[in-house]
Parts: sequence; structure tokens; C-alpha cells
Amino acid sequence: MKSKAAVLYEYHAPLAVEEIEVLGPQEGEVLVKIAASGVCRTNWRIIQGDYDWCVPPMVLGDEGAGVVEDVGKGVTRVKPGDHVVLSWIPYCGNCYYCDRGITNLCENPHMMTSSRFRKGNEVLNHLAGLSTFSEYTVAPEEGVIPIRSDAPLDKAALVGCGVPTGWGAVIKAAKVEPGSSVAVIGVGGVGLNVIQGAVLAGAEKIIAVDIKDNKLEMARQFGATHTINANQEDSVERIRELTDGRGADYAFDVIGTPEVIEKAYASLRPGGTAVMVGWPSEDTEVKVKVGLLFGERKLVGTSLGSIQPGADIPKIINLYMAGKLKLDELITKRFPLDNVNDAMNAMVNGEVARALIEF
Ligand code: PAD
Repeated sequence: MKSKAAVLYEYHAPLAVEEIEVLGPQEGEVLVKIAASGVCRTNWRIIQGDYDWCVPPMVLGDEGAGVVEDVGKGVTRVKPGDHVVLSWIPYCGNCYYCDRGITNLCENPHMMTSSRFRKGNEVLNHLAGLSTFSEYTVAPEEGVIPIRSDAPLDKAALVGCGVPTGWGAVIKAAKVEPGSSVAVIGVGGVGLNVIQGAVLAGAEKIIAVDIKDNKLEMARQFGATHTINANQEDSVERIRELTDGRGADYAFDVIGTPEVIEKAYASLRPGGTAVMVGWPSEDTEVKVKVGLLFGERKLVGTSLGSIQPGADIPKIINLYMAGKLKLDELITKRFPLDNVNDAMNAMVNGEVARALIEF
């Protein structure tokens, strides 16, 4: 079938929005009509060539929701008409990690390496079994998570990546305790959800750090108790001042650069935990001072907020439907797919919490 899609043909170049051909789902695959897709910074990092596993030509888009249009042979998890969120870890269910319930670290995720996207005779690659910047996409069954049908699909789209990554970093990866002090560096589409997670975990101090005042204002609306503009103040020193000179119990890097990871670690009290939520490029190295006696500081990573998509995505949707999680407020601007490059620029220029592509 024909589908309008945003395709990366060349690193550092705008995406081409054009009509492509989407082949039907094969065994174990699901055809989804996308309703909406969030614009996550990961797309921009792919366009910059930061991830060597993302090779053009590729249909981008890594967080989306929609309705099942058709299913391939053997699919049991969903049926046509079901409302679904797409997850970028279509776990195999049968490896060392899946056997231990750590599906977000699956060794053999089904990433659609054999593509269903065509432009003429050219094969267009899938992005991690997602490619939500397309009216229709084909995804492996394991990455198609059914959700309740009364949840609005535009909000549900954000629950594919940014929301669970931020929420899960706090609840699942760090397991923040009530009364804790939490610093969040980078309060964009993902970082605001770290703040939401910290609120739900009962953190006492939530210190938001960014270089844009409009983002710090959004952070307050999402529950930050203190804000620091890192262009105007030394954030590490200020976090220490705000935590009685000790440093924060938890610090989250939500950018993925060495400088920010190092700052998150340097902001900790002895025994504190720094969580790398941002997605560094493959060759990133960091330097941290480890020589502190009785330091016991921890530096940990998290992939997709360490959630188990099949269980946690419906749980996050329920939190929203119960009024306990803000999703409406995350969507600052909506764009048609034709304007996907404007949506990307709005994110890069820091104008939005999240830009949403609506189909
Ligand atoms: P975003 O552009 O919405 O937010 C980034 C924020 O960081 C913006 O508010 C910027 O102003 C701010 N910022 C930039 N530089 C600095 C700095 N030096 N100090 C303080 N603040 C700064 O991006 P996003 O929230 O969509 O993505 C953030 C990161 O999370 C990015 O690296 C993305 O690839 C990563 C990510 N990780 C996972 C995962 O599983 N680990 C999943 C999804 C996204």
C-alpha cells in the first residue's frame, strides 16, 4: 500500500517527505496505521550520524501510537482494530535477559532487519522496528503493545519512548525513595518525565538544570522545586548548596554528553546514584573522580527507563487516565508530517516540551 513517510537519505540533511510503498506484514508482524508520533531527540542524533546502526535510507520516527490494520501469520498478541503503542525493544522472549524478566536488555530483539518499506526498487530501512514517521508501518508483534481503547492516541504516542524513559529511569532504574533529593540535567521531552517520575516517587527536592529559561519554567509546572540555568550558574555548586553541602541523592543526565554525565556524577552526595538517561554516541568516554574514600557513588545506565514494555506501557497509560501523569502538557506544538523538519527544528531550538506529528 501507499504511505506518506519521512525518509532519511543522507546524514545532516532534512528528511524527505514522500510517498513510499509499504508491503504487507509477514509472519509475526503487524501493520499499524499510525495516529501520531512524538519527535524525540534520538531522531536528530540519527540525522547527525551519531549511531552507526542507523543507516540511510531509513524511515525515522521512534515513538508512536495507532490502530492495528492487519496482522501476519501467527500473530496472537493483537488483532485488527486494536489500539497500540509501538515499543523500540521488540524483545525475543527467549534469551538470557528475557528469561530473567529483563526484556529491555534483550539480546535478539526483532528489529525488522528485513524491511517492508520500498521506494521504487530501493529498500528503505526500518528504525528499530518502529518507523513511526509513516502513515503505515510494519512492526514485529513483540514491539506492538495493546492499550485500552479509551486512551487518546495522540497522548499515547509519547508513551512509546520519552515518557517511559523518564518515568522508568526514576521508578525502575534508580528506584528513588520518598523524601529524596533529585537533580535532573536537561529538562526536555524526556527530562520532564524524569521530573514527573520523581514527583510520583515522593522526592522532596527536585532540582531542574537546563540552559533555557522556558524549559526551566516548564520544569516547575511539572513539579521541579528548584531550577538552575547552567549558563548562568555553576550547577554542581548550586546543587550542593541546595542539598546542605552534601550533594544530591540522585542525579539524572538527560542529554548524553560526557560533560553532563560528569556533572551528574559530581553533583552526588557520597552513596548517591547518577543515572545516564541521555543516549551517548557509541564512542563516548567519561572521566569521573573515583578516589574519594567512603564515596560509594554509583554511575548507572538505563535503556528505555529499564521498563518491561508489555507490562509498563499499559501501566503508564493508566496513570495518565487516572490523572496522575501529565501528557497533555507535554505536547507544546502539533505538526502535519509534511512539516516534520520544522518539528525537528522546534525541538533542537528548545521551543517545545515535545513536538507531535499528527496523521
Ligand atoms: P530534548 O531536546 O527535548 O531535551 C534536551 C534538553 O537538554 C533541552 O531542554 C536542552 O535545552 C537541554 N540542554 C542541552 N544542553 C544542555 C546542557 N549543557 N546543560 C543543561 N541542559 C542542556 O531531548 P529529549 O528529551 O528528547 O532527549 C534527551 C536525551 O535522551 C537524548 O540524548 C535522547 O537520545 C535520549 C533518550 N534516551 C533514551 C534511553 O533509553 N536512554 C530514550 C529516549 C531518548
